This record gives sequence, C-alpha cells and structure tokens, in this order.
Amino acid sequence: ASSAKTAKAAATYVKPLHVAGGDAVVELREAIRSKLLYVLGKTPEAARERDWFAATALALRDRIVDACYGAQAATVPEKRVYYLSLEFLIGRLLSDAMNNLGLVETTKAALRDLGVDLAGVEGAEPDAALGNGGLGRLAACFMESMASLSIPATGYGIRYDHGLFRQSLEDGWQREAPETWLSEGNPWEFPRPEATYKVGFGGHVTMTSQGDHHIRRHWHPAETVNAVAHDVPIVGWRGKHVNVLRLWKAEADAPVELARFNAGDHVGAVAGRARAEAISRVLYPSDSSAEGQELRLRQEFFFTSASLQDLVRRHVAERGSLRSLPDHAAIQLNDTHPAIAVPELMRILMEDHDLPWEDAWQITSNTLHYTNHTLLPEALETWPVELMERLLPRHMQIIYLINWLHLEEQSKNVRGGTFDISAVSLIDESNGRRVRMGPLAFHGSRRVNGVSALHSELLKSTVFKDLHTIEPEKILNKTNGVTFRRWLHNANPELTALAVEAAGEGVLDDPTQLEKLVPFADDPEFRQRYAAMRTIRKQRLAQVIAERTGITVDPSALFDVQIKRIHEYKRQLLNLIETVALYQAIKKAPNEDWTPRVKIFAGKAAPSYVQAKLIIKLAGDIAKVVNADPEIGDRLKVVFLPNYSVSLAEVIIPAADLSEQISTAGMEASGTGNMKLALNGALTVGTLDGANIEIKDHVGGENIFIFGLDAEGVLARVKEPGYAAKAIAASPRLAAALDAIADGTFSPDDPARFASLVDELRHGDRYLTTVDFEDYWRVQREIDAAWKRPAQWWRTAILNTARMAWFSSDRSMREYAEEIWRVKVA
Ligand code: B1N
Repeated sequence: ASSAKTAKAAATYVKPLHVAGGDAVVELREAIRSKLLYVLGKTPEAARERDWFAATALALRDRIVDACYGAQAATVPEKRVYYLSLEFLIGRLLSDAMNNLGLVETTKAALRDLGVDLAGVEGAEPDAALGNGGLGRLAACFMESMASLSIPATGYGIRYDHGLFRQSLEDGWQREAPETWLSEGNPWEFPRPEATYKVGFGGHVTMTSQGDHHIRRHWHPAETVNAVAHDVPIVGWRGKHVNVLRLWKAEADAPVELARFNAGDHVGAVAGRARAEAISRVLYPSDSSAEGQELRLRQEFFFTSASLQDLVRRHVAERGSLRSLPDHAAIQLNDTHPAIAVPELMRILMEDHDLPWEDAWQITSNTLHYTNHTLLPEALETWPVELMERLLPRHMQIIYLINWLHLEEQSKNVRGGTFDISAVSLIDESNGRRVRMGPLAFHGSRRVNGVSALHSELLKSTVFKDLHTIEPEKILNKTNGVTFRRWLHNANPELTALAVEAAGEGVLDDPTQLEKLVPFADDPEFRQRYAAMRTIRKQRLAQVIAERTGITVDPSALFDVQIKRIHEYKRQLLNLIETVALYQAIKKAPNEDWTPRVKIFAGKAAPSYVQAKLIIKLAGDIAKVVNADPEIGDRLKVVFLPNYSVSLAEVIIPAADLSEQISTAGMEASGTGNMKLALNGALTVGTLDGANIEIKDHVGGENIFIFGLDAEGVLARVKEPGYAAKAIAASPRLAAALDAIADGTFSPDDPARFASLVDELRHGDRYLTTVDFEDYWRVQREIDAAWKRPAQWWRTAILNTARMAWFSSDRSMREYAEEIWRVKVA
C-alpha cells in the first residue's frame, strides 16, 4: 500500500526543461551517423550501445574542439594554472559534455531519430576511475569548475591502463578484478606523440669545474622512459571555455633491444619495455595511506618530471625567460604525491637553463603551491634516503642542500635559546633516514592550504606546527567544493527542475540563487513535490539494489546512506554496531512504532587492508541475518552495494534521505560526499569533523544531526587510559551488540570471524567508536522521530538544498584563483 502511495506521489511530479528540434538535431544526428560509419566502421544495424556511445562522444568532441579553437586559442593568457595530481577520478564524461554544451535534448532527439535510447548510450560509457576517492574526485571537480570559470588551466596526471579495481563480493568477501576502461579505446582523448618527454631514473652525477669555485653538476640517468601526452578536453559550462587534462603514458625508449633479440634472448629483449611501461599500468589502490613501494615513487617522479618539462617548454616558447615563471604560471601540488617537483624544478632550471641556485630557488618557491589532504600519520609520505639516492641521485643532493640552507637559516634565528632542529628538518632520522615529503612541499611552496577550516587549523597546531611558526602567513584554508553541474544538475534533473521553477534559470549559472528556495520550505505544495522528486530517485535506486543484490527494499522507508572508502577512521563499524543494536531493540519490542529504515553501504577497501575487508564481510553477514528475519520485515533492511564508483554515486546520492558522516573528529580532512548529499537534500548525521562543521554553519544547527566528541574532546579522551572499557561498561546496549558480533550471531559458520574486530574495540579503539556510540544511538532515535513528521522533514531537506551553494567548487576555485594563484576570474 505504501509503495502504491509513493508511486502516486511520484506521478504528481512535473518536468522537462527544454525541448529540442530542427536543424541542430539533424546536424548532430548526421554527425553521429558519420562517426559510426567512417571512424568506427560500423553500420547502424551492427552497432552496439558501446559503439553508439563512441560515435556520440566523437561527434560532441568535435563541438568541444570548435569551442576551444574559437577566441580562446588566439591569445596567450596572462597566467596559467597547472594542477598536478596523481589521481583524477573523472567518471563518465558524456553527460557532463552534453550538459555543458547545452546539447542534452538535442542529443536525445538525434539518437531517437536513429532509433537509439540516450540512457542506454550513457550507460555504455566506462567510468574513468583514475582515482581512489575524495582526493581524486576533488581534482575532477576542480577541473570542471576551472573550465566553467574560464581559468586557463591544465591538469597533469597519469593515463593508467587500469584504474581503480573492480570490486565484487564472493560470499560477502571483497574480491578485486582489474578494471579495463581502455579496452575499446577512449573517444575523448587526443594522443599527442609529438609531446613526448624523456624521464630519467638512476645513474650518477658528474661535477665539472667552471672556475671561480663554480661547479656544475650534471645528472646522467641510467635509464630513461618516454612520457607521451594524451589530452582529454574539459569543456566548461555553456561551452565558453575548454581546458585540457594532459595524462602521461609511459613508453619504452626502445620497444625491443635488437642486439639481445638477435642473440636469441627474445624475452630479455622486451624486459626493459615491460619495466618502463609498468609505470602507467595501474593506479595504486590505497586511499589515505602512503604506499612505500619503488614503483609508486617512479610513478610520482615520472608524471611530475614530464609535467614540469612540458610547462617550462611552454613558458619559454611564450615568454622567453624563465625568470618570469612565477608571474605567468601557478603550479598546484595535489598532496605530496608530486612533491618531488621541488628538487626537479630546481634541477631543470639549473641544469637545462643555466640558472644559479639562488635564482632557481626564488623561481621554484614562488611558483609551487601545496594542498595537504590528511593528518593521518600513516598517510604522510616519507621515502628512504637510500631509495632516493638510487633512483634520483641528483634530486637527493638538491634536497640535502635545500635542507642545509633551511636549517642554517633557522639556527640563525635561535639566538642563545635551544631549538629542536630535527622538528623542522626535511630528513627524518628517527627510524632510518627518510625524506619527509610534507615538509619538503611546505618549504618549497609559496602557499600551503588545508581543505576545511578545522583541518587547516589542525595543520597549524600539529603536523606543520614548527614550520608554521617560522612562516605564519604560509598556511591558508581553502574548503573543498563539488561541481553542481555533475552532482545536482546531471545527477538530479528532477530536483534541478524544481529549483529552476522556484528560483529561475539563473540558478544554473549562479548557485547562490538556490537561496531563493528558502521561503518554499514553508510551502506545503512545494514540500510535497520535493518529496515526490525524492521518491522517483528512491524507486530508481531500489531497482538498482534489486538488480545487483537481489534485496527488495521499500522506497517509502528512510534511506540511510554511508558511501565512501572503507576505513576505520570513517567508522562504518559504528554504523554497523548501531545496526545490530537496533536489530536487537526491534526484536525485543516488535510492536513498537519503529521508523522503517534501509541502511545502504557502498565503498571499496584497499586490497591489503585486512580490517577494512573484514568490515565489508561484517556488513554482508549482518545483512543476511537481518534481511531474512521475518520478525523484522520492512522495519530494517541492510544493503551493501558492490563496486562503488562515481556513476553509482550519481544514482545513490539523489535517493538518500540520511547522510552518514561519522568519522572520528579531527580525522576526516574535509569530506566531499557530505556536500553532495546535503546539496541533494539528505539530512546529515555527523560528527564535528572536517567540512561537516561548515555545513552545519551554513544549513543551521537545527537542520543537521550532530553527535559525539569534537576534535578537542578526542585529543583529551585518548589520553585517558581504559576509555573503551569504561564506555562499554556504561552502555548495556553497546555491550550486547558487541557480544552478538563477537559470539558468531552473524557468522554461525565461523563464530570467531569478527573476534579481532571486537577485540580491537574492547582493548584499543583508536577511533573512539565505543566512546561515541551512546550519543550516536541517541541522535539516530531523534532521526527516527523526525521521519515521522514529514512536513518538518521535507522543510529541513529543502533548507539543506537551499543553503549549500557555498560548497560549489566554483567558490573553491575562485578562492584559489584570487588568494593563491593570483589569476583573474571573469
Ligand atoms: O581528500 C579529500 C578529503 O575530502 C578527504 O577528507 C580526505 O580523506 C581525502 C594517499 C589520499 N586525503 N588523503 C588522501 C589519497 C590517496 C593516497 O594515496 C592519501 N585522500 C584524502 C579531498 O580533499
């Protein structure tokens, strides 16, 4: 009965924005037909959806090129931005491109003429999953926003053959399979073999005397790898500006060593090639943890060196002297992954362009800028000196000299007092000698920024405390943002249509116009239509859940969503323990008026992260028991959706009623999923962590559910011995839930399966899960009660949408442009 009611509510919803017709449709239709036939060599009869996708992408790419070679190409911009990132989590590009070119309806009509359904074509595009999570997705949102703001920018990264692994569940356990997005080519990219650079590794350094104490050092790498550019055009809103994402592919200098081949060593003759090409083979699947392997360092140097060579060449061609580099180029380092840029830019300037050290340092430290994305100690990169000396001997020398000058400068300032020089040294001597990439990036950059207000303050008081004292002006805050074109307009056309109707078309260009929705929060008819919009999205998600897991969920239940990488600090475990406690409570009082909930989880665990994979298994095991319990029925369902991705997020986010942002305070640098969900009108249950704090400030404390310790409280509590035992002793509900997980209630086939998880909570609990549990339970019951007052609930949801404009990545990019890069934004 309730789903019949929701279906009716959905039917009261009205749309479409634009209807296309006429010449534009005919033209695009013929362009698609011609790409299919002459580029792909396929007839319409033989074409699969994937072929139609490629033909459509190629036809749209022509329009993007036209936009690009209009007014834009003729002029050299005053200043260019270079965004260096080891990850770009782009997802699909078709709907972005169509939407930004204003061609959604035209494309739909053109394909319809050809007997093809646009939705199917969109679904045939593979995700470009060249990133792990928030850091990589942020880079993709920033690229879209820079194009939309006409900021002249190039993104530099790696063209991985295999993006983030495909996750499947085998009896509830995560299994990883290689991802193969390039298996049928990539219609968006332009290979640019003419833009190839040599990147060296290993070898030795020679010194030649130039007289007058002047010694020139020269690096002679033992090995060189070619970096070949592949350009993906990124078109901005309304097609006004196009930027390029330049991804480097590693290729061997010599595909076969002929001498070895001719001597009969056929395998050995191609070994060097395999070694060189391994660099761009696969994305490291770790999120918020440092990957200490040699191949990772090779990836980092490979793309950093190629990018710097490319931008230096461009600057010289456009401006002549490298002395003006800081005036015309701003380089942003996305975390420390490209921090080797500090010595590499120094080397290029001194070795290839004959500049003296002082000038090279002045140029380098005024061109580079560094964003820090995490405080987690296990994520802070350090590289063994021994490895650096072997792989990058010249860079190690440069780092030593940078450090020597830096420490000399500091010791001058001490004046009698004692000063712990090791605190600011770029070399960590505490466990073997290692280069600290964070301090290196800090010292070599003009500005350093954190990604939320809290995070930036914690940078000053913790990891960069001493460096901050030396240069108190260096650290800035730039709170993250998300692109509304993808995360509102494309992902949620129904909500977008409502916003346009209430706030006018201008809301598409200027998100601050969303504020105009505020008075509509008190309009019962608008609320009802907002709820109907949500129902449409929930029905769609319910369908996806049924297809992918076989679980039936009721779209009228509260959809409670936690979607993100699986990590202990993000505390999926807190959510799961609460799920168990709720299950036990319902069983104890089955006749109470429980708010029906569907708990939806999705996310990948790093393949080597044992505890995270066990948490996935626990979610599946709890789901099996709860979903099959006839006493529970529709009051509680638990779903783990496999293979979380950008395109799955686009389906889940508009369907979410509740957004779980429950990390241990002080540990989530910012979060960006929190922003996407609140923008789409999910209410947040969260700790005072990362950008949650700023979301609360914008939507209002009465429109968000905050619980648990704040960052200061966490710092204080971890010093109290036995805090976990105390918390468990004080909460019979928590104790009972933990007992059930530990005693095999959810794993009768292997009762001890989760012993290690529960043990860790009882005796360590680094993430204060037990400490925050009771308050989390309290706020969840408050949420149950709130769901029973629909007028109030939808009012709050509308206010969330209306007040999230500040979290647009356009705002973030404007702030970077004005306060860090000093580039003009129209
Ligand atoms: O960066 C996001 C933030 O919103 C998240 O809070 C933060 O956790 C995330 C090593 C990382 N920090 N560090 C990483 C990723 C890959 C890797 O190899 C670290 N990711 C974040 C955007 O600011």
